[in-house]
Amino acid sequence: MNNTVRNTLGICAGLTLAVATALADNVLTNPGFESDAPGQSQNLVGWTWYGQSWGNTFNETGAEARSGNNYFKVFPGFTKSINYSGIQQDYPAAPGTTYTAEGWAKMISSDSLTGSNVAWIEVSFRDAHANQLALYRSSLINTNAILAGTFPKDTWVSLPITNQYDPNNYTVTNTTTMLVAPPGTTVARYQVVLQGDVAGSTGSVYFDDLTLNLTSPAATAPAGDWRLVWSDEFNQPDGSAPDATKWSYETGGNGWGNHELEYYTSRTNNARIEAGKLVIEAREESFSGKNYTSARLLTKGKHAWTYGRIEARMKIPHGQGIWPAFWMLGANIASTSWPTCGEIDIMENIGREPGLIHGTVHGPGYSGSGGIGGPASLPGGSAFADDFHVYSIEWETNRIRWSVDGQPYFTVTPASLPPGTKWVYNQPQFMLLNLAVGGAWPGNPNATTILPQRMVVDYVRVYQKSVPPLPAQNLRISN
Ligand SMILES: [Ca+2]
Ligand SMILES: [Ca+2]
Repeated sequence: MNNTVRNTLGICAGLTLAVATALADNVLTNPGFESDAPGQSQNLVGWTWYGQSWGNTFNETGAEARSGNNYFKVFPGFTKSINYSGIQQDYPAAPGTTYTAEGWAKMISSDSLTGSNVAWIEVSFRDAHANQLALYRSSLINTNAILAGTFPKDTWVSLPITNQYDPNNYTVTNTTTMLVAPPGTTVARYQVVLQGDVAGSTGSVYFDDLTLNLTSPAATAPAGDWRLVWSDEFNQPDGSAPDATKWSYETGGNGWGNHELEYYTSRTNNARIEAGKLVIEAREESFSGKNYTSARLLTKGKHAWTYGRIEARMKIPHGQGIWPAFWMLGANIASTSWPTCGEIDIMENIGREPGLIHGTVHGPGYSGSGGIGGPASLPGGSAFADDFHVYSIEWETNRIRWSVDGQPYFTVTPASLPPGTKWVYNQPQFMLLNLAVGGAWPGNPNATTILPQRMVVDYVRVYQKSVPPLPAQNLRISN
């Protein structure tokens, strides 16, 4: 981030990365029943039915479908005892993965639920023995919902799965759009349920367009002997401030050595949690003599690391004069000052270069315009701001290697440095995330710039080697 004019020294040719796989959206197989053969059938592709062997769960074909030609129909079992009928689908899930889920349901006037019959859709997270560890359900479809007007007949009704239940006593404990797989999870089960009453009451419900969206993968260790030592998944409630045990703020509008235009604040207007992600928002507003506000978060004084794989999954903002950065500074900055403390820029992008990101180091004798770095681009010149990408470094004793979406694109070693200058990356560094507006390198916003802009960070994770590397002075370095 400390740049007046951007580097050219030591730059490698821009590397075009292999196509990044975006996270799958809906992980369900046959979510709209369009893979099923036309007509009424109990054989549903991807789904396991449960209920009455004589058949009360069907794929149906017809104009009632919400999308395509097919939908799912269920009616109760008429057993004169509480009975359950429906379909389910299991999806492998690891602890820490997060999802959103919903579906659509419809009742027709001539066959709506009566008595104490009730239907819903749910997602449960289960362990290897199928024990329920967490449970989330949609609102309930029953005669009360019909009377209250929350479930009108003869129309498709959206059923987001947002009620979290205690899986032991089936009481609602929380309302959230984010479904989190708890420790011990091996599977996520998506289920359509119709609970029939003891009176043998009648009625049926149709379902279509069911979704289970994987919104964030779990922290699975990358290849090699990396182990997760620190992370922030940003899973706090919507609208809350970032975790104060991990992050503090640098506030003010001093230009930050780069003639930046924003005033950094610690308000949730500028940094907050939304849907399991940290949002850093740059706004156009008059504030303490500046025309823009934004935020700059850092782990200084709370957490610092020497070596490791440090990565963030984020969706960067865009536009002329917009400058997001994910970077590190030596924890000894107060005593040694910059650039002797060393700076590792894991990801920087400036708005006028939507298809380029930069990884850079700055140290004594090679800082500012002399920083040593390299760029990366996406296939076909795609803009990085169009999607989430994982930006990382693997920082070892005498090597730092930058990657995007697991594809290495730039490496520095002591041999990369200008003659006579020093490798200063053997000391703890803290992490920073900020979104600058304007400055000498990106230039200032203009009429094309759209504000607010958001830097959305799904997670930050730090991995280290199982066996800590030896201090540099104990290593014999060839050459
Ligand atoms: Ca359908
Ligand atoms: Ca997250």
